[in-house]
Amino acid sequence: MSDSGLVDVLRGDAVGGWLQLPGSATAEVIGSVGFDVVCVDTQHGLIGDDALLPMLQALAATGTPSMVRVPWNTPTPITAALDRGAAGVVVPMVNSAEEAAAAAAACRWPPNGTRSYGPTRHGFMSSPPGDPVCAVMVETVAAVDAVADIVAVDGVDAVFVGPSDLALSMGRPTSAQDGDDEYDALLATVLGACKAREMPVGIFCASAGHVQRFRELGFTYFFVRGDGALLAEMAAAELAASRPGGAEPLRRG
Ligand code: 3PY
Ligand code: MG
Repeated sequence: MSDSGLVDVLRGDAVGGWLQLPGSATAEVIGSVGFDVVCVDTQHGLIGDDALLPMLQALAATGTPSMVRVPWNTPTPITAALDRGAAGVVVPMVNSAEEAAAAAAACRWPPNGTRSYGPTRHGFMSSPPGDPVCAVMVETVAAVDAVADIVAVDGVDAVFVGPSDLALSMGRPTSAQDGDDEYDALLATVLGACKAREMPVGIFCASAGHVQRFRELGFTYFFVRGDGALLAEMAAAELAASRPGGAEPLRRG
C-alpha cells in the first residue's frame, strides 16, 4: 500500500480537476483554482507523451498533487507517468484481481513489484515523495463482480469508477449514471467492498450535480469534467450572454 498522503486526501471527500487538453498553461490554471488533486488524462485526453512532463511540472509548481490516467493497464505508460513525476496513476479497465495485481506491480519497485528504476527527474526518484498511489478503475460489470477480490490485492490503494463505461457494459445508455436502480445496485456493491477495507472510492463526475449525487451514495473522491468541457461551457455561456438581450452584470478580468 502507498504511504503517500494522497491516499488520505482521496479518502476525505476530495474534489479533483481533470485535464484532457495538452499544455502546461491549462495545467497551471486548473492546478491553481484549489482542487485537492488534478488528474492528467492520457487515455481519452488529447495528451501525448511530450506534453505530459511540462504539464506535471506546471502542476508541481502549483503545489497540487497530480495523478495520470494511463491509456491502458500495461507497465510502459505506468512507468512513464511515474518517472515523469506523477504522485499516482489511475489505471483503466481493471476487471479482475490478476489485472489489479499487474497494475500494482507496475507501480512498485522490487521487492514489492516489477517497476524499473530510472532516476531521470532529479529529486523525484532519489528520494520519492512517497510511494505512488495506484488507483484501479472499476468500470465493467465483470469488475464489479470481482471487486471484493480487486480491493484485497496488495498494492491497490484506491478504486475509481468510470460511470459511462460501467453503464455501457450493462448494455445501458450512459445516462444510467444519472440514477437508475440496477445501476445504483452495482455502485452499492463497489462502495460496500471499498468501505470494508476503508479504501478510497472515487468516481468521474460529468457535472457538479453528479458530484452531489455520488457523494450522497458514499463516494469519497470525485474528478469533475475536464478542461475542454469546462472551456466549451464557459465560452458558450459568454457568447449567449453577449448576444443582443443576453444580459450579465459588468465585471472585468
Ligand atoms: C468512464 O466514465 O468510463 C470514464 O472512464 C470516465 O473518465
Ligand atoms: Mg472509462
